Amino acid sequence: MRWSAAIVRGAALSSLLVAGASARAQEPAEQRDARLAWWREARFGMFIHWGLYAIPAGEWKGRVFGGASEWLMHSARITPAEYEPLATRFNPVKFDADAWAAIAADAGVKYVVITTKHHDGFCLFDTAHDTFDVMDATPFGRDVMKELSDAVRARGLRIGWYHSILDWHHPDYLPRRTWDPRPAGDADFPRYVGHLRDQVTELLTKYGPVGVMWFDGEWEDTWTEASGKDLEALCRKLQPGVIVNNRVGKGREGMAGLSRDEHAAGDFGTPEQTVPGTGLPGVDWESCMTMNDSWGYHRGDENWKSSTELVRTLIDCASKGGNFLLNVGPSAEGEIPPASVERLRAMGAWLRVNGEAIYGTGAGPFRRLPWGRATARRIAGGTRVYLHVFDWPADGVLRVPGLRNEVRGISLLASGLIDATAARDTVGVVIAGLPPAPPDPIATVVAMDVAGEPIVEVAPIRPGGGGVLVLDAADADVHGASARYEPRDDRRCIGFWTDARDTVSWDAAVDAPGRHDVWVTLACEPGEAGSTFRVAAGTSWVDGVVMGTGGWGEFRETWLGAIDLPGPGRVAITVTPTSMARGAVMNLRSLRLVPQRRGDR
Ligand code: H79
Repeated sequence: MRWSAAIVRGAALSSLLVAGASARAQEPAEQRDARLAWWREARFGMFIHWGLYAIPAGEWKGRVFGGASEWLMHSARITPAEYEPLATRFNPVKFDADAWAAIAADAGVKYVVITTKHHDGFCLFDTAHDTFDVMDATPFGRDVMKELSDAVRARGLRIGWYHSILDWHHPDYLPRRTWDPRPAGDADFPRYVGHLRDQVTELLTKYGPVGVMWFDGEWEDTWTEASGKDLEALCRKLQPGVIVNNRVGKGREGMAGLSRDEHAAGDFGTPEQTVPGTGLPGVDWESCMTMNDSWGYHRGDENWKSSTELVRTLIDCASKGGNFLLNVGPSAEGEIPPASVERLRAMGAWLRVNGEAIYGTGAGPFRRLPWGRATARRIAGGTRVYLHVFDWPADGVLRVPGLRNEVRGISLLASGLIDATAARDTVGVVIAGLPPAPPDPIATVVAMDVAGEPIVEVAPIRPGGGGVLVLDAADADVHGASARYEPRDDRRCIGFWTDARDTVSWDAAVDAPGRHDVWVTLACEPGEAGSTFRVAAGTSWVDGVVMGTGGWGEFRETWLGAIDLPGPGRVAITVTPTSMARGAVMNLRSLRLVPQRRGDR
């Protein structure tokens, strides 16, 4: 018997290139698409975290606090009265807005988002509503935001404002920090909201066109979705074209950062320090990430990601239809750390050759590629698929599994036209005759023109020896925004399963119906055990309870029970959480469905 293959008709590609699916009821889809068009094409932005925290740079009273230096006030439990005098030392004489803008432009970013105010409440712009700002409280006395926004625009890039809703300094902000001695009784949170709106108004009226409003610190109970929607409306009223992130409201779900539903405030999801496991058709998102372990300048933090890793993360985002907002934390003197500049230069160099495969592209049509990632764009009569090869084939043969289209041309962005040939076989497209060494060790882009929209056939999983069906995390379809495939060797699994609505399924094909024992391999921190889940196929199911293993990385296999697989033919096998004990369901590595011999039972 032969099985017709599932056809995934470049769904992610078309929805992202056309971006037709409007997530927002109150705004016409065409208007939203027009507003977001530049941002969707940009794909790469630079984040700048700069403020008074660059002075202590992670160190307070002789103690070094690891992690995020902009959180020092929290980590070292510094009162506002103790923190304020830092402003008298803020004199970044080496600050040169044009030098920063040049670094950004050279890196190939299309927009720059900078902290106008972080959680510590210090304002880097000239505000009439507070004296804890760069003009009134520092010897520097220059409007950093004015200088930077002018310089950034002069280089053809857009400026974006990060602005913290959370404020550890403002007397009206609530809740009070536990270490802050000021009596909370004097605070008036509605008055703080008025102040916040006044400052947002300044940011959107005094500095010319603003590309993005990037809010943060929305998670405390005092902030509501209604305040968020009002604030978003204010931004839109002042600058109709402005793009607002989802942290303006309460719709963000954890560090995965995507909005709970399409009615949530904001235009785009904000995964932080992480990239979604799969593309999310119709959803706009931007992963923000540090190059080391801190957003603000941290003197002792030398844990830099490599240029290769950073370029590949940008590619990863683009291949899933998202943007990458990469952070730098300038020093108190006003310099972007040399380690950051060096990495940005390398990214710019790669983009100068391969930018065509990033800017203005949409998600690639593949769920997973063994050697890298793919992006794509429409061309006359077809699609140009960009194959970003991380692991170059030493034999010069690159296999593109499942691709069914006629190939019209192949070239390497690094070196132009090549002699390689493309042929279709039962597995997909086979590109042969590539040079034996990778032309670019970071990622070599093979541009492949195909007729029509990409058609990718994902072959069903077939039983192996003894009729055993092995359903591995790597082959699963993950449905939802939190759970995702984690490829790391020691922890290969479906992880980050923090939303019990997320489900996992496999597409299999069997020769005959039959009863199968279900074995599950999973890991779970003992303290998080107790979630329940159901494994189902057709009308048959078996329920399981997640037991604690040695930890999230300690995988154990256990027998769950038996299910009846329908057949012969295609069958979807799903894992659906039925309850979540604590913060996450489990780390799921695989299922094994072992046929029971006739007579067993
Ligand atoms: O601005 C950057 C971060 O400061 C901010 N968002 C990005 C864009 C951010 N807010 N919250 N978080 C990041 C996550 C909070 C992490 C915490 Fe911690 C863990 C806060 C307290 C414990 C990290 C470790 C910060 C202080 C100690």
